[in-house]
Amino acid sequence: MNTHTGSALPTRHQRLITWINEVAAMTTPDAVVWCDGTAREYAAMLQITQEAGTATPLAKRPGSFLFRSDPSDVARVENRTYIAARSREAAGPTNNWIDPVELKSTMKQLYRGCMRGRTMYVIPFSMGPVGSPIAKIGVEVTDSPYVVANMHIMTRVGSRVLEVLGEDGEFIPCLHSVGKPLGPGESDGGLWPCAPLEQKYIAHFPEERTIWSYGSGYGGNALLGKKCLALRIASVQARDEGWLAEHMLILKITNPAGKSKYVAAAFPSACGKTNLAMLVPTLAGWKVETVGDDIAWMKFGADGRLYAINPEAGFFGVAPGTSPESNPNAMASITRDTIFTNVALTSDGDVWWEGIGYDAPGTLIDWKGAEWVQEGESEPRGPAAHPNARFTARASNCPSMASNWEDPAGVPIDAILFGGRRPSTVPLVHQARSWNHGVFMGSIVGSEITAAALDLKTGTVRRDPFAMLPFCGYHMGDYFRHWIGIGQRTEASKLPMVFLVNWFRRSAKGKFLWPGYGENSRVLAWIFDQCDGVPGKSIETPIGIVPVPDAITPPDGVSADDMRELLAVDVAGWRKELADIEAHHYPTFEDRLPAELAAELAALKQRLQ
Ligand code: OXD
Ligand code: MN
Repeated sequence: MNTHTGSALPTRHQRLITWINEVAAMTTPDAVVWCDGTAREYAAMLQITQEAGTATPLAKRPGSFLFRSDPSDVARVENRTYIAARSREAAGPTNNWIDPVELKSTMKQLYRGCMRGRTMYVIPFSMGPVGSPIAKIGVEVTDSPYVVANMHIMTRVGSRVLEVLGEDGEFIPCLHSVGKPLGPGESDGGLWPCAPLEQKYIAHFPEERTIWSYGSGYGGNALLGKKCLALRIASVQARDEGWLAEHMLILKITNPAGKSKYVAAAFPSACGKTNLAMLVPTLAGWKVETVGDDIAWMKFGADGRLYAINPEAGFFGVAPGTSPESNPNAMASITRDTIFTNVALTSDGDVWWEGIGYDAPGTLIDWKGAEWVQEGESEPRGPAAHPNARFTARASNCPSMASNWEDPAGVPIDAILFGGRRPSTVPLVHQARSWNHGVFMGSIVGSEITAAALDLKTGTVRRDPFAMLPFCGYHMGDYFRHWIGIGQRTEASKLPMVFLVNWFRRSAKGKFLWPGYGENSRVLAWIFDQCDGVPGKSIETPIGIVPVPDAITPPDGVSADDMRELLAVDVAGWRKELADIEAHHYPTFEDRLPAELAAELAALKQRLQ
């Protein structure tokens, strides 16, 4: 940690120094601190937040702390997230577009003096192993010590990043403020600082490769390396430079013979990505290890294959529903050195949330800071933990990390999976016939609305192409085209095979047909064998390649009839699906929808005749 009151700066990078000086002049903090990424600095951030009353140490979890956010600042704010490209067309129909000149003028007004009474932290960070040819460097300026501590866990921070940056290296400027200046002698007094919703802006300037965030201290709004840099800005860079920045987990799977393959998988938020990334196989002799749980950057290696890195260094996981049964590896990762946000606090200094696997031990303090008891309540008072409560945990504390998860060259990807929550139509697993068919699968990903939500009708599918809807930094039609183009850059045999999976099929009576979690290893094993060219395990159908009846041994509780239903080709359902895509989904992309995808749709329709 380097407090600058005239002492030497830790860098001679003139562009960086000039930018920091400009930001400090605009935001007028009391002090400027350059972060060095040391354990001492991390401890200091927790000390400062404890003194401000916003952090509570957890007696039961060494090095761990609880934060409670403001009830208005509990999640990513998609309606305040902007792609400020020069033209509306460049942002496309699925992003909030705003004129960059107008937005800068609005935000500069907000930033003026916004760090008064606070310290401005300069966080040099690397997304990806420091110095990896696939990694990118960002510098986040923030007035939140909570953000500094979280960035220590989620990214690689500090002096070694400045060394790689040298005197003229490329970096992505990421400007963040909680938007709550302090008056003389004022402190946060235990309250999470943030600005009202109408002043929150999560802004991306794709042509300048710059991020400006104001007014929120929570998750992806504030930890700018994650969704803002590693997905929205990186997706633009990836398009221009011929690689892929994706909302995908990466896992390593090893068969009983000791052969390994790597799988990248995209699912919309809240479909169990972290659980799949850390899966404990029920299938004897198979092993699954974790490379990443949320983001994959994939580039072609010299051998023409796609190699992936996880640009992050930790997990920002949803706590509710995480239990020793659903994800024992995540539970082991959060026993120490973890930041919890908006979970409930027990009287003996531990955390609790709905779905943790046991009843609340006595009276709790809920995520709003009020007393909460599980039973005997006369008035229902909502969940003890906010449904989007999070843990920020170090990947290095996760027992399932693959030994090579930080390989700077990345891992060679054999299979790409797409999935969503689909009670009907989409089988447990099917394989694309070609790369373009796989891109088609990615483009139609979605989850069915099972309880009337917002203004959407039950039974309709909310599409989330490639699980990138909130994260693609440019026109989604051009993004599809980029994926088609990736398939033309190498030999077909070197491309990953593409699969669509669905853990969420239900019977006509509404019962889940597939248990999920560790049993998903049975599906992964079939995928492994398909990639390995094991014969006799699959058949071609109109919708793609599906497992032959006995290729996947049903787990306990899944009957042979259930298995048949899980793998059946529902011709009527697919015809309805295609009609929906044709009428409601693809028209969104107008003339930017690649002809290849229209052709895939037409060919599938033809095969289903
Ligand atoms: C996340 C998300 O937080 O996808 O990872 O929303
Ligand atoms: Mn995510």
